Amino acid sequence: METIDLRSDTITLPTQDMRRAIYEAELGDDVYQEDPTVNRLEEQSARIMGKEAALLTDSGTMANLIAVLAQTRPGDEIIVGSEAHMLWYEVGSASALGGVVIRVVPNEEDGRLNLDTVEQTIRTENIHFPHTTLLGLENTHNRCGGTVLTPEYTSAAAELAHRHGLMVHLDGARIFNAAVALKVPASELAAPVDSVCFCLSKSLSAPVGSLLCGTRDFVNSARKWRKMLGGGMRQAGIIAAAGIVALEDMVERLAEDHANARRLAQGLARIPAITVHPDRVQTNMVMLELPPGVSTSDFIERLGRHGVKVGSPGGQRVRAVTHRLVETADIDEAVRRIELVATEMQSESR
Ligand code: TLP
Repeated sequence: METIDLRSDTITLPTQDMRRAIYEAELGDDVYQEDPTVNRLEEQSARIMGKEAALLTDSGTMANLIAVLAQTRPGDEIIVGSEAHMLWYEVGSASALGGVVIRVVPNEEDGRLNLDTVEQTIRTENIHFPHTTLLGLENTHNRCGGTVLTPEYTSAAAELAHRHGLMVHLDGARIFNAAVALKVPASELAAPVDSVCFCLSKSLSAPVGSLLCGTRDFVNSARKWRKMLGGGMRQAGIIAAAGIVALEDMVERLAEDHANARRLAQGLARIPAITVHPDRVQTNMVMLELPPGVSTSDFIERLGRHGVKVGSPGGQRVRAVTHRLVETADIDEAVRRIELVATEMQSESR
């Protein structure tokens, strides 16, 4: 039985072209900024995001942390959504290492933050209060099921933040999924914000790396913070080489992953034992809801024994992510196996 792995698009492996590019990469010491391949990737990334400069980081987690470190001071307050990756999955690094207070505004179902609520959350000057200095957005939104933020929304959010003196960081780990879904250049989604990061190692299939982009001054400061965190890599061109291929060849094909996610959601919506909303699927993620009484961890384990791997963001929710290594036929097979397990478990729970 072939395993269908829908846990995350992070499991994608490099393509043959990437392996060849890694093998042939021209290298140098990137701490001295002398790795020509890293320099090329950083220039290419800055251009694509419409920013002055970019910095290769080890991971999306590191890029988000550096964005905080470089744009706040210890004791400041940052605002992020209640479902933000920065809040849930980054080990509390912004607080632990950046010393900032994280203030949360509820995420709407579609990944947005209500801007009136954001405005009310920003601190006014008061001897007792910390300074609110950064707003964090996420596009696409992971825990909201891969939902996209439009350029119009991002502009309105950034305009509000800037009016109150805040900087805006966009966690664009999957910004190319948003760009493909909305049919706009990624630079349009990033234009309103001060800093943006994106990942090479998710749907784009490169093995390692994220890029943090912004003004030249910001990136110079980010480079220093990266060094402090131990993220200054030497011949990092072997990583960057695959990243260049990812940016050149892997963006347009994301539409296939989105079509597969819609197909998966439509297939699953016909199964009475689970709840899925196909109309909420905007990119490469599908959220399913198990009925009360069915244990999520048992469901995941049992499904794993039937050769389908998925994850859970918590509660009765299960997340399935489509990516380059799952084909349309795998989607149909996954629907069949999920139906089997969900129906079995529901009848047992009665
Ligand atoms: N997300 C991973 C897990 O951490 C949950 C996944 O499987 O989806 N921002 C967003 C929006 C992300 O989804 C992720 C990874 C990151 C940042 C962190 O990237 P890495 O894993 O490179 O540190």
